[in-house]
Parts: sequence; structure tokens; C-alpha cells
Amino acid sequence: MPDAAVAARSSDSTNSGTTQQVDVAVVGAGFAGLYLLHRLRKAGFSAVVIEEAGDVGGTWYWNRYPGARCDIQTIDYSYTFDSELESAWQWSEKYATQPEILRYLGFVADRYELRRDIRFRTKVTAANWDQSAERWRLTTDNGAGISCRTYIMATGCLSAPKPPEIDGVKDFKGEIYFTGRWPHDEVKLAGKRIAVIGTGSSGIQSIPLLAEQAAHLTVFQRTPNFALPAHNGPAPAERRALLEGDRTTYREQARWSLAGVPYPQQMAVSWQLSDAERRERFEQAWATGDLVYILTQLWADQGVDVNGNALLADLIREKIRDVVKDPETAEALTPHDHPFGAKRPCLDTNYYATYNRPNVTLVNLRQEPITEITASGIATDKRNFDVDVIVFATGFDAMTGAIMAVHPITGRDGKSLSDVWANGPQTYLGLTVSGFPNLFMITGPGSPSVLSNMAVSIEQHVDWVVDRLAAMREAGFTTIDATETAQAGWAQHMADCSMMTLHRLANTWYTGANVPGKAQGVMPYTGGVGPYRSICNEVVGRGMLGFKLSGPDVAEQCNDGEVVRLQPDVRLVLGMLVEMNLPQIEQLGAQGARDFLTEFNKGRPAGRPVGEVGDGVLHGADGLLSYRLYRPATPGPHPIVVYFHGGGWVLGDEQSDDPFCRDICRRSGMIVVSVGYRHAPEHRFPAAAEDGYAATRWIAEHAAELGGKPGPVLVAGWSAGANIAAVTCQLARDRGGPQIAGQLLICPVTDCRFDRPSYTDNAVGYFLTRSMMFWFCDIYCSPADRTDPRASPLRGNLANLPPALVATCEFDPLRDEGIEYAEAMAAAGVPVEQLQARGHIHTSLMMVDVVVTGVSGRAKMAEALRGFAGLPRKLEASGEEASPIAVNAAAG
Ligand code: NA7
Repeated sequence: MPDAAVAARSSDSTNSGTTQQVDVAVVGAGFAGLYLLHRLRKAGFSAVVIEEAGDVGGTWYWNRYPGARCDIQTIDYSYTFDSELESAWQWSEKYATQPEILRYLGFVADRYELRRDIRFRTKVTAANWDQSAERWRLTTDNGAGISCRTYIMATGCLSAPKPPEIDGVKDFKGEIYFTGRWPHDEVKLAGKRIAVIGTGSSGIQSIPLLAEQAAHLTVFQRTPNFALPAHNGPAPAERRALLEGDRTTYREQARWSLAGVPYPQQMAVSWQLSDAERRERFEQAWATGDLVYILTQLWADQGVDVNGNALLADLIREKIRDVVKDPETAEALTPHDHPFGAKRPCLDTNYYATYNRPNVTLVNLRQEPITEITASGIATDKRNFDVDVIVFATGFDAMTGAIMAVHPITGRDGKSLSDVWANGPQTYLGLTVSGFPNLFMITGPGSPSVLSNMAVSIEQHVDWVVDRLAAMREAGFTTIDATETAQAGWAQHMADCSMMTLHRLANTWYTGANVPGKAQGVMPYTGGVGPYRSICNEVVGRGMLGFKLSGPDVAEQCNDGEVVRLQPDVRLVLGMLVEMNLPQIEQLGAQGARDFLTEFNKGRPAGRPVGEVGDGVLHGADGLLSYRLYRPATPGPHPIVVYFHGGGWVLGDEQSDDPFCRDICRRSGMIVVSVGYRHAPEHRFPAAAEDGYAATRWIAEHAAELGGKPGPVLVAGWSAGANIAAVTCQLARDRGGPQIAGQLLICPVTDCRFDRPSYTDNAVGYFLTRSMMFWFCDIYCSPADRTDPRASPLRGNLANLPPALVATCEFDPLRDEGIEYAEAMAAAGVPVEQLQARGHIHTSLMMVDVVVTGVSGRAKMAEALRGFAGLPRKLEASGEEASPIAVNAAAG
């Protein structure tokens, strides 16, 4: 029985006959509200939609300004839930105009007879959670109040226009229009002097058409924006063919893509492409006229690395200069203050060329800010502009504005949403807010929303919410509320994601910076549509993780926890590895495992160029060993870092950590000599340890020949290689040299016991497994040898060792022994820095150009090495964008 019927029979004081009783109330009749209503009905819920406008359409009802169009290709910007609907509607253009999109939404409303359950011209004026009845009580400004079990905001992300924020608007005697509230009646602009304030999408779309009508158009620009020619026309044949060839696959790929449009993940990074190759890719993108294409398909680092991004931004700047004839205007139109894509780029039709018209003037507000609006026009601190019409294209209080502005929302224990969000929106999954039971948001802050094709994100949210409501009904639950833990975990994951992209580097409506006084922070989820979808599915798969569910006749259920604790890119990598269905290394035999590693490494990015890479041989403990030397491009002599690769004393060689060695060479400005020490089972303990020591000694003695700085060397290693580096420091101290200036131990093996809690916590699922460690150790040394400090340096004397940086990763079986080694060395008086990388796995810091969140960890390592060598810790112009690695608060 629908619970509205139950409620209607209950002793409900507001059930006076005038209160409308429904299972679900929805605010907004745009893309989201319409589909919600359809799905709710199909699932057997009674529902009402409350809509302020006079008809359906949402943002497309209000944004009727000249030139208003979507800027995701229309074949992608459509509902996909009903294949018959898809065949019943044909779009006329690649990017449909606002009237056509509005007709489409009207067509959808008619087709599913939605209007009968929509209360138009009605605003909710208050919403209160009634705990005793477990219902939301809504009051409206037009007609009956509403009592509903579930309350859903389908209010849109860009629907609350921003006030003008400029003095004197009321004094203006001419006409004023807001692009976001454009009149429905014809606006006669021909022959008038028009001012446009604002050059975001709305300004950029409308300016060329306003210029055609105006006697004179003056554009007031505060921040120039990147715009790309739309090349509008019919939908491109090749995209249509893709869709029509296999509609199901096309739509499914969109759902799992980065931005909700089915483009593949781009693998090539900018520095692997020549200038000519990059230009060719760029020109193709410029000719394609597709924002998602140019944002995702040129090179993989354009959205995550400032240098990769700058290469693209420069090419766009060139285009602007090519089109705009007056150099001063061209310069004013050219963005320099933000990476491309960090602020919402625009699609235009003749935007830049419009500034070549004699009737168009650009006013650069960075040079002459507006002081006020006067009776006759706009005054800057330098000039007065008399105009007949002012168009405010000044944007929206995005993402939170529409939810907050509609009405006060009061949740459990009188909690007000405005208070909870005073310092920025707090949500779980961008769908719910802890303390506000049975309240959902469609594409709310904390979900991919505006960084995606909204049509895809809306369908995903609507499906998720309605499926959950149906499942709750089935199980007898009547309330759902996110836990504080889950919500805090989501905030952390959001923050981790936003460190990966460049959105945080621009002041935009994504971050709340466009609204004076608004709390700042990247509001949309930057981790991508596909990953986000998989997280929402995971929440369900793990028994509604992070939600408390209750009902009158069932036991309360709460699987509390954080859905994502890994760094976002690490989670992706692990997901890809699962899909690759890799063999268990310990079942391949030593040679099989080596072959596997060689093959596996072929698939990784090659590592960046260094000054010189050379191979040679050196004297180990018992014969010659290969080495590979990485020399910086700067003039030498440089200090030398002796490096020992990972691989459990069984796998790998002097080349197997090649990208890492290059990276450390570049970042530290030092020579890295990677040593090919002997491996087990052919050479069991202590061969590797003794080789490590002997090689370090040889390298120190031959430093000058290698082009290095004579004197102390540094040692570094990862995993079993870090074990060798640590042992080498102990042996060098005990055997009279060589002098070692510092040690970098990354996820070191320090005690071959493998029984600390991290071995249980992270036994499987994070690439390096507990059983792999047992296998490695069994091959390397006998149980009796494991207490020898050359196998387990933690059992050795730790006094008088060189200063150390010990890096450990949260989800690594080796975590605890690494931390213990760092603490034990510190206790013995050794200067020790720790880097405890939160959300990382054993391989994270090695995965150069794959795990972007490992970048600043390596930057810290390089700084530490430089410090050990007595150099300034920061290398000037070290290059890549360093996103701060997530470090445990406990880290020393
Ligand atoms: P946007 O993209 O927020 O653009 C608003 C523009 O108005 C932008 O250029 C602002 O400059 C400018 N602006 C805002 N306030 C002022 C004041 N007080 N003075 C001068 N200039 C101002 O909104 P749109 O409507 O164009 O587009 C919104 C989204 O809709 C778009 O991104 C697409 O997703 C669709 P600023 O950059 O803040 O310096």
C-alpha cells in the first residue's frame, strides 16, 4: 500500500483535508523533476511536483535569451530511459536551441502525462521534518500544504540567478534584462544601445546576436573566458552513426565515462607528443567544436597538470589573437588567470569575431571597474556609457543557491540546512545530508552534476533514488538518513578528488567564488561520472553503507563507514587491475613472475626525459652487476643517489623502476644510479644485501668518474630495495664506510615477521598481498636468517645511522614495519622524517604519471634527498604541478 494512503488514515494533525498527502514531493519540473515523476509513478509511489514556473522546462523555461543553446551535443543531452522516446524525437541540430529543448521537455511531459501531477506557479515556503510522523511538512505560497514521506530537490544547479551586486540599478531609466530570467514576450532590441555585463556562457552565447541587432553593443568583461567554436549544424554524421549503430552500448559507455559523453580515456601525455602532434590534435579538436572532446581527448595530463594544461591554453590563446583584429581587444579577451577547463569554458558562434564589428566595444573591468549604474547607463571609474538596455549575464548562485533560496529546510531536531551548510555544502554522495532524513537532491553539490553531461547524471541519480525508495518499501523501512561518518568520509574523498584536477586553481562558480560572501570550495564531484556511479553502486552493494535505515516493524539497520578511503586514482588503478584479472604472482614461479613483471611494465607510461641515461657495470659482492645511471640535464657534478629497485629480492632489475628513477632525478637534480643486484632463488640471502653494500661502496669510490660529486652518497630504495638501502646504511656504519649522507626508504621491508596489524588489515585487495610477501621471503631467506639484521634491519643497531625519510602507505601490508623502523631510528637519535601517505597502496608512489596523487609525495622525497645532500630543499623550476599528497595527521 502506498504510504500516502497509510498516512491519510493516521491521526495526523495536518491532515485537515486541505493538506496534500503524497509519498514523494519533488521541487522542480526540469529535466530531473520530469523523469523523477515518471519513475516514481512507475514504481507505484504517489508524487507531486512543485514548480515555480508556469510550465515545465526548468532552466530551459527561464533561460530564453538570444542564442541560448545547450553546449553538450544534443544527441547526448537527452533522456535515455525509454528507447521509444529516443526514436520518437529527432533533434534538428548538433546543439539545440533553447526553444527546441523546451519543446522536447514539453513533448516528454505530454507523452507521459506528467503535467497532471505538477503544481505550477507554486513555491515551497518552508519544509519541516516531523519526526513523530516521519514525514516532511511543506507549506507553499499557492494552495494546500503538502505532507510527504520523501522530499526531493530537483531544483537544478544553475537556477538561482545572482543579484546584480552593483549600486544604482534601480536608478536606471532604460530596460534591464537578466539572461537567467529572460522575458517570455518578444524583447525589441533593434537599433538600441545595449550593454552586456558578464562574459560567461550566457554572455558569450548572446553577445554575437545582440551585436547584430544593436545600434551599439558595449560588453563589460571582468574575467575573459576560453571559448571554442561550436560549429553548429546537423548532428555530426559519425557521432550519429555511432549512436544509431549500437544505441545500448553508446549510452552505457556514456554512463561509465568521465564526463557523461562516450569518449575513451585518453592515455598519451603531453610530453610524449611532439609539438606537431599536439598541434594536430588541437586543430582537430578546434574543428570538432565539442567541449567534452577538447577537455578530455587531447592529452591525458591537460586536466591534472598545470604544464600539460598550459600547452593547450597557449594554443587557444593563439586562436583568439588570430581572430580578433585589434591587439588590445584581443589581449583583453585572452584568459591568463586560470587553467583551461578550471573555469567552465564556453561554446561560441562568432563570439571573438564579433569584436571586429564597428558597433561593438569591449570594456575591460580589470582596468576600469564599474562604479555604479546611473539613470542613463553604466559608469566605470574612467568613463560613462549611456545605454538604452542593460543585460545582466552575471550568472547564478550555483549548486546550493536553488536549494537554499527556495525555503528554509528544517531537519531532525530543528537543524536548519542553511546552518549546516554555512561553511559550504556538506553531503553524502551529493544525494543526501546527514540529519535530514528522507531528503534527496538530484545532482546536488558533491556529485558530478555540472562537470558532466547533466542528462546522464540526472538519470543516474533519479534511478538510484527511486530504486532505493522501492527497496526500502520492500524491506519495511520508512526512513533513511546518512551518518556523520559517511558524510565526513565523502567530504574527505571530495577533497582528495579536487586535489587531482585543476578546478581548485580558479575562482569560479564551481567553487562559490562568484558570489560575494559564499563559502569557498570545489562543489561538484571531480572524480568523474563512471567512478561516481560505481561508488553509488558500491554503497548499495555494501548494504547501504553509511546510511541508517529504520521502520516501524523492522530492526534498525546501519552499516556505518566511509565508502572510499583510497585516493581516487588509486581506486581507479585497483579497479583496472581487477578487470585485468591478473594471475597471482606467487603461483607463477620465480621466472614466470619475472616474465609477468616485464610484460606488465610495458603497459605503463615511459617516464619523462632526463639529461642522460646510461648503462654500465660495477663490482658487486661477488662479481659484476649492471647499473643504469640517470643524469640531470643541469651542469654537474651532482650528488649521487644509489637506488635499489623493488621486487621482493626475486623480481625486477636496474631498469624496472625506470619511471620513478627518472622522476627522482628530475625532481632532486641528482644523479640516480639504479643497481641490478643479485636475486633469489639463484642467489639467496645475503647476496642482495651484500651486493647493495658493495655497489654503494663502488659507486662512492667512482663518483667522479660517474660525473658525480665526490664525497658522501645517498641511498634510496623501494620495498625490498628499501630493505637493502636500510641494511646498506647499517653495514656502511659498521664496516668503515662509505659515507652515506641520507637514506630514502619507501615502503621498506624492515622485519621479516609479517605479522603486524597492517598484514591483516591489508592482506588482500591492495596489489601487494600478505601471501606474496611470504612467498618472496621464503625464496630469499631461510627462517633462521630472518633475525639477521641484514634481512631484518629493525633488529639491528639503529644508532648513528644517516638521516632518513621513511615513506609508508596506508593500505600496504608493509605499513606498520616501516613506521616502526622510522620510530625506532628516531628513538635511537637518528633524524627521521616520515611520510605516511593516506589512501595509498604499496605501489602508489612508484606509479609515475598514473597515480597523480603520488606526485607531491615524490616531491617531498626529492626535497629530503636534497636536504640530506646539503642543498636547498627546493629545486628551482622543478616542473610539474605538485598536488599535496594526503598525509596522516599523525605523520611526523
Ligand atoms: P557565469 O558563467 O557565472 O558568468 C557570469 C559572468 O558575469 C562572468 O563573466 C562574471 O565575471 C560576470 N560577473 C558576475 N558578476 C559580475 C559583476 N558584479 N560585475 C561584473 N561582472 C560580473 O554565468 P553564465 O550564466 O554565463 O553561465 C552559467 C552556466 O550556464 C555556464 O557555465 C554553463 O554551464 C551554462 P567573473 O568571471 O565572475 O569575473
